[in-house]
Amino acid sequence: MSFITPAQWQQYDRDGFLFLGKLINDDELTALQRRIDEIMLGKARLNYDRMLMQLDSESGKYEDAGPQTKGHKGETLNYRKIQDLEYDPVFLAFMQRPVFRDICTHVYGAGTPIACMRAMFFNKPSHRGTKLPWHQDRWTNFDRDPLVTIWSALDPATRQNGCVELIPGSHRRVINPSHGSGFLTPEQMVEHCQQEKAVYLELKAGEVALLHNWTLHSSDVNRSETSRRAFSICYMDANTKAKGGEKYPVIFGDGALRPEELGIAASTV
Ligand SMILES: O=C(O)CCC(=O)C(=O)O
Repeated sequence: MSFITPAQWQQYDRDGFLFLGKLINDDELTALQRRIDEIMLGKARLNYDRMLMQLDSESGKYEDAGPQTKGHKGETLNYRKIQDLEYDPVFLAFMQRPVFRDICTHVYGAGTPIACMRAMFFNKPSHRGTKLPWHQDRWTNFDRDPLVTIWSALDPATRQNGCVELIPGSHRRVINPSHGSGFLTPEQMVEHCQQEKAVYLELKAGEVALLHNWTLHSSDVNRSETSRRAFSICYMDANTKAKGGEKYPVIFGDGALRPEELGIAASTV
């Protein structure tokens, strides 16, 4: 069975992103929201030394956000980014849904084992948040490019609270191949990221979008009362070789991580 229709794939090929609708029901949403808040507050039973945790900036400027290093950095909901969530059983169970396997099969080919390049919480707390400059999700340290990102809204994502902005059709080529993580020069931003071309990825809580990794995207600070919590997963071909020899956990295929192995019984998510 296929979850995405041929017409939807055509739209995705044209635009570089696709709205998948409300894939997370209200109970599942509550479980994910609770879990991420527990993690931020240091109350989750998991190995925090394995998790990259970055505090939000005080100024809203990208360069002022906290260091991106492993470990808990205090009991606060003001985290900007938490990575390595594939090692959390609640988030892993969500990541392993058949709809995401189906998408990976379409993009990477049947039988290709799939690894997690990163599974991260992205947060813009109320009246805070950090402006994220325009970039493509592409890195120079791999022998092939990760291509699939699934972005899920854990709160409503709106223009006011700093939803993701996208440039439709920008996924066809890499714009700054020499940058280690896909960021553009100021001149390239002027050329490729005119605000009038941008689409705002406004989503209700529980709605999910598929993004091609090369689709240019950015996001603003949060100018509202509502926090903007989100979960972003990048799936890659598990045969990908990283220049530094880093290993990435398998999500679909032989040897895949299992929520039950991570210490806590699989959740209902
Ligand atoms: O959630 C955001 O504001 C940015 C997300 C992003 O850059 C990503 O998911 O790759």
